[in-house]
Amino acid sequence: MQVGDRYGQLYGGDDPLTTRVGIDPTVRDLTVIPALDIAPPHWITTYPRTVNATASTVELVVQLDEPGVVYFLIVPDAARVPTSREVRAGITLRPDAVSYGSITSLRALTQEVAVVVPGLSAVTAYAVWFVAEDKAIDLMLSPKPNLQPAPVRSLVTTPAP
Ligand SMILES: [Ca+2]
Repeated sequence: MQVGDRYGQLYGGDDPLTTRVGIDPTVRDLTVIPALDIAPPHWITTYPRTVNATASTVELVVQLDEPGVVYFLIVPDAARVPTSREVRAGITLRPDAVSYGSITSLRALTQEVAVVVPGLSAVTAYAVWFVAEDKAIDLMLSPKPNLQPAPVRSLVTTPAP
């Protein structure tokens, strides 16, 4: 074999034993471009839910299809529909919030998580708004979470004490 002659064909050709296609040995820089996560999380079917309302509490149950965090905002039933940003910001942007906060878990909500929220009044109709955000990062590995474009609502009316 002459120097430089048919090198690619001899050493980089198809592997007859495995039928795998060989890598051209002249390829020196194989840059893998990671796919950026630009999609917000989705709710697992039947989530989010509000259950077990008492005269002063309600239980929020959530689960996501990818690791993330859930923000909630509880306002009177008749209150203006919030944006996702308002739900995440809580009382800063929605002074009419009865309660608000975030829900996380060890497995980042990829398994069902339930939290009890106190501070409600008896015999009152509330709108519980949920919005989810993932834990995506950018190419510099800095957090660049994707927030759902719109929150979802669950209505709950507290019973008498
Ligand atoms: Ca995502």
